[in-house]
Amino acid sequence: MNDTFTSNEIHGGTSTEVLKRSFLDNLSYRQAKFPAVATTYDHYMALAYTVRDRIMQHWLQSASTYYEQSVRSLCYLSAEFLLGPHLGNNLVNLGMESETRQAMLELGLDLDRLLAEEEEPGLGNGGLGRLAACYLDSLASLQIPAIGYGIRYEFGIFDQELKDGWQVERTDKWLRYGNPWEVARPEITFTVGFGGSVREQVDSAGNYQVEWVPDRHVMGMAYDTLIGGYGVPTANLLRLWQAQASESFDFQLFNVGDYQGAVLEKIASENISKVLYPNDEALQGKVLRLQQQYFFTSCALQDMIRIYLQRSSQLGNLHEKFTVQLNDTHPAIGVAELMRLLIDQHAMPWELAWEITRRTFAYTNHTLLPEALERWSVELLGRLLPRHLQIILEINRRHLEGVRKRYPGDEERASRLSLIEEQGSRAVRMAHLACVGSYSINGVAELHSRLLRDEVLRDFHDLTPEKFHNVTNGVTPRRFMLLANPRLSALITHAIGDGWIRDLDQLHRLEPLADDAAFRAEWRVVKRAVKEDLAEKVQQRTGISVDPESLFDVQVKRFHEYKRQHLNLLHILSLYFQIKDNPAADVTPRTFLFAGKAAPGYQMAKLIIKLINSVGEVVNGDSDVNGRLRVAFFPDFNVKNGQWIYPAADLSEQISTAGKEASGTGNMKLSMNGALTIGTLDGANIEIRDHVGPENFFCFGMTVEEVASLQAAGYDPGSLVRDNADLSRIMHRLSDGTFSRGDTELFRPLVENLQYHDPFFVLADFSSYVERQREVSAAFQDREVWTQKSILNVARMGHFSSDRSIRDYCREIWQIDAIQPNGFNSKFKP
Ligand code: H53
Repeated sequence: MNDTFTSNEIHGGTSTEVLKRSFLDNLSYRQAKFPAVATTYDHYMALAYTVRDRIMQHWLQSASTYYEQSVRSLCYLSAEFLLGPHLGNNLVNLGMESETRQAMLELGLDLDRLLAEEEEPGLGNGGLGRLAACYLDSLASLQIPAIGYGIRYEFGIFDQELKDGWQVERTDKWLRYGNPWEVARPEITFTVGFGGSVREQVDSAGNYQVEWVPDRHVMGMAYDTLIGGYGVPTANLLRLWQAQASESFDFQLFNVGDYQGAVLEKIASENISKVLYPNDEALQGKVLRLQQQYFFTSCALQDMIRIYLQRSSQLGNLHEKFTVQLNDTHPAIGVAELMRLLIDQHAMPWELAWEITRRTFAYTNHTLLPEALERWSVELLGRLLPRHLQIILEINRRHLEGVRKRYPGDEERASRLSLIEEQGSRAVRMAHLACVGSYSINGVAELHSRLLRDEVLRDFHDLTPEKFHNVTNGVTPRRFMLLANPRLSALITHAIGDGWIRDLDQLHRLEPLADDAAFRAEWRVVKRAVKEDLAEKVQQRTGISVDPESLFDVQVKRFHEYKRQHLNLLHILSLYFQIKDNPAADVTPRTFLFAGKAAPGYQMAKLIIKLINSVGEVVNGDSDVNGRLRVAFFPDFNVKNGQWIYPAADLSEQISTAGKEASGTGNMKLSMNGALTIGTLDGANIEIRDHVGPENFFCFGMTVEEVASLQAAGYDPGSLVRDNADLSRIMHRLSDGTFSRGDTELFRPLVENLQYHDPFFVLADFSSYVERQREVSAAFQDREVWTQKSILNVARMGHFSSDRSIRDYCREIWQIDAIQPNGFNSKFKP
């Protein structure tokens, strides 16, 4: 092997020779192993370091360019980043997968085995966290200067196992063997205060001064993960904060001899970044959660100010150099924190501080569910962050003064617009704080943004209509097509070139090929192969054998009643009883695949998981069914498993109650991989249908307006059961022990909830759903037409690239331009 490489080549080159050399260096000097004793994990680590070095070169060049040109940057504040495994994605983005595969091969190693070693960082629950990760990919790929800020949870989202059909949660120890992708930055550490009191005094010059004296301090230390763009020499930072005890306070206890007390305090501090809350909706009243939110937001803002002051001596133009996107209200306390930093720490007058703050933040809302809109009790907030409560009350006082001037005498409106909810125990409405403290407010799909404007945030829309935007979500085609579905990607690239990877609208060029029988045949060969791959995984993980020839009917997402996995189940049962009535019935063979986690405390969602498995047990084992229906639950849905599942789906289930799913992004991943959607007119489904064409989309169910009028008219789900023989038999059989080994109690809560309450209108949409499913079954019989529709789905999904979303944000909201890093020396050209 040539050993006269330059340092630049060793860390940046991508030839097979240089990769082998870097890999072996890393195995020796970073992993401290010699080849004879190195394990597969050591090889994975050595390769990860090799790849990280290459992104590091891009990052050093990007960061120095940003610094030199003093560029305007985006800071994306998010309590969750659901990144998924790095190695495969980075190889794809750096365009070095085949060289790396070859280098490993020459060293006697199999790249796929090394890829399988990676523990994914599950620092998110679902849609919101994964969206943040897709946006980081697009930001880097579009060369937008950006930093992601979040929390380095020691335990991410729990691992899901199934025991007797029930979900069991296991702690996710993703950091157990180290994390080669991050760089610890002990020099970038900030102090964050909690509790204590606020002292007000007039200094000798007669100036009124406020001093917050916290009774506890926690340190936030930065850990940086590099996010490289696709096919460009740009890399950005994801900076995650880890909580550490501050020496100052445990020292005090230590000095008075309370060693144990000091250690307990240390543990309490470090708990802040210990674990991700596994609920993806309401999180009220959890003091640790508020601590997490304040902790990472404060560190992020202090870091921005630090970076800003490297180039400038006064903070008056902070909003020109940074814009901060709030990913939901989780970081909304940042509005009060930036005010505090500017006023208390940097002696700025209120008016100027408010001007800067208001022009810095932009807020994305991700939900209309009232229970998911964050509210923190005034009592709790005042105890934990007394200075912030003061600031929030002052913001509110000034805000309501403006409201009353604009709408004299309209006290009801003032109370609706207030940052403080006065009914019951007083609470701070974080969405209102975010609205008042931001220059932009956006929803994540057209319908969702409309409902925000017309309903949830209607008064704010009346007040400041110019702040409102829609940015429909998107997903990255690099991870969810190129990496997850290399076969389909190769076929597409062969047909239309590789421009689609950076410009997804180019997929349109596939449209004429939908009419080309030879191309359709190739498309089917690909689909068949990925279905075989998934069938093998399903067999390994569940013991259930599924037929790749059958229709793969897929619902993968978090479990929540509004997402209506139980509606899907009712359809399965309807087919099952059809077969029981007439075993010779002509049913299209289907594999129903479910995956997703339920919040550990959400009993109904967990019962739905149990029911899926129970129905599976009966249906899969019934000789009348004879394999025509298969029900499988793929455990531990995460990014890695998603990458197996999305490519293999024929049918994508997007069946939420209209008006409940803000956008959905799984709908996009599935359709981009050639699945047809059966979906309600909810979230981004509507836009997907508009793009792919209603003839290539199975739409069913009530509209938002119909749901509202049914609710207003008084909804009686029981009458639907009585009037529908199919439904009444299903409901009966769910309670008579058929699916619960004779236990007539097990599923009673679910059945009664549907029959007497049905808050998500499952039964109301049942008939329309079953009818559409009949059409799906018929359509799948004609493989040529189905394939045509599948190709057209992919061809018309360009709009749902996260690149388009990020361009929308840049143009309409952030006003940030792309920057080419200068002075790099790699195969990438500016
Ligand atoms: O955010 C996704 C949407 C999806 C919505 C989801 C979400 C969370 O994952 C967590 C909390 C929350 O309020 C919303 O449910 O519809 O696609 C990204 O915008």
